[in-house]
Amino acid sequence: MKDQIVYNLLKMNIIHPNYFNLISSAIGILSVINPRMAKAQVPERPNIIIIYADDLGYGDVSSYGAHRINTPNIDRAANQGLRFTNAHCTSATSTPSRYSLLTGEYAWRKKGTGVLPGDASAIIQPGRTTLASVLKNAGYATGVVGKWHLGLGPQGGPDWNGEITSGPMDIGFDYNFIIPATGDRVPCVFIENRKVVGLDPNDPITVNYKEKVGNEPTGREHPELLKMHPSQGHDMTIVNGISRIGYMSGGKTALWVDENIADVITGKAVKFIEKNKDKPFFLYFATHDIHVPRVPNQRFVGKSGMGPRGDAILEFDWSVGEIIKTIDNLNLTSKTLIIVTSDNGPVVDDGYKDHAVELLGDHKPAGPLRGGKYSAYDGGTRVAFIVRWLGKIEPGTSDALFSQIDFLSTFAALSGQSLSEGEAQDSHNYLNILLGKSEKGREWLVEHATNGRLSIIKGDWKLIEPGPGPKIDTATNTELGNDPLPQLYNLRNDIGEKNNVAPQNPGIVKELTDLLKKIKEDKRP
Ligand code: NG6
Ligand code: CA
Repeated sequence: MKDQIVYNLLKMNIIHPNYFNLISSAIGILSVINPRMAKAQVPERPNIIIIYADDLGYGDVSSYGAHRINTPNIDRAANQGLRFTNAHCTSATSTPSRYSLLTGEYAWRKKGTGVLPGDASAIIQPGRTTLASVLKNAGYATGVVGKWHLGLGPQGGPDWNGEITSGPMDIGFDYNFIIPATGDRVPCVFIENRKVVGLDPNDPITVNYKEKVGNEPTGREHPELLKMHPSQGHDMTIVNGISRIGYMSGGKTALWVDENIADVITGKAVKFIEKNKDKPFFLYFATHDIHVPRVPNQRFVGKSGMGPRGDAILEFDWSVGEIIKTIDNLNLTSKTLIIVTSDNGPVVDDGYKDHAVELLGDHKPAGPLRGGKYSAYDGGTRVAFIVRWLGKIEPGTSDALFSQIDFLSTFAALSGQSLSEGEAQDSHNYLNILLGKSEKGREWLVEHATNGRLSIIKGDWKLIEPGPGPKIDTATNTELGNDPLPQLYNLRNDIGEKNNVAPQNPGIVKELTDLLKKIKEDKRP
């Protein structure tokens, strides 16, 4: 028992290996003197909460330099915790980032992990080792609330009207309350565990992404029925006055109300915490904010002065505040590690005319970074990243390179679990960095843009591999970073990737090109 305690301390890098025996005997002696001492020495495995925003930019919150918008709850977490300046999601869109976060495998290694339609089958196979299954094995209660977007059901997709299999509960989550794909994709219903919430069996759901089903009007045929119009795509079945991607019919009593999504899912997240307050728990809370369609609750409408996009940021900040308040009120503050971050970078017009472009003013969603969602530039994948664990993590700022791909191995270490060969291939334990005990970050990491373009960051350098594709995605007005020649940037003195120094540094280009090639070929370079 005491050896296990010391072993855990060791794993957490809290003590040096040389002191193992010494500390182990000290705890032994102390626990004879005071039997409660041994217990007091146990480094409690903290509750872990990942608050995963959707499309939140590096520059979208005030603790990362936004001045036109105030995000007091996120800022408080940043002040009480560690604010990372060089932390990354793995991909510039949702599905691959979430896939990597849960599996510890880079999504670009696996076909079919791009942005999924709402009727896709599960891309993480039942029984696979995931962040959730590892923590469940460690004795955690595990829950996911919010956006899923990893497919559901076996080949052919889920049975919306029956038991939904091949879902979160089959890869390690005890509980789930989810949006199946995205807010702009049908079906617009929540799922709780294996059932669509509030479904009337006499009004079954049909979903189709190829052709129209049922008699519901579409945005293309009936734009006069819309309260928010698409700027691109998003012109199929109308739900709650907003036309979506995909067609659906039925399920009338189960349809969500966009204005209430944040309230509903934040409420479910809070309930999960309250229910599991007495054991270690893991909550993956993936908000719909600030993804399109941006339809925040009336409480936030008009509050940012930047239209629905800004108002949705305020709503996201509110959700963060509710989670932290719940933790603090339950006296779980020192027992809970909370991360606030995003699945990919920002986008202004993502397919609906919601005035985000017109009302942007001088707000810079990606802060000093170039590009945004979809892009190979850092705006696509360098994200706001705050970790708060009061009493355990010194407040401050960390410039260490960190990747969400490492959550799995890092939290496995934190919870005392070991992984076997072949599990979480790309994930490594960087608990030291996460807890702020080391400024020496990851040696390198790979970024993945929407067209499959990879970049590699090593030290100060970033290489974007050459390849075809447009320079700008005209629909979203995003600089994608495609170029027929390799691009090299020195991120230390050129964080905005303005100055391509590849021609002057052929040696570094070669070194990074070779390293990237090796990483692509080898899962554990
Ligand atoms: C795009 C959608 C965009 C968004 C994105 C996925 C159009 C024109 N654009 O195809 O609105 O849904 O997919 O975003 O349909 S993500 O954050 O879930 O990856
Ligand atoms: Ca996203």
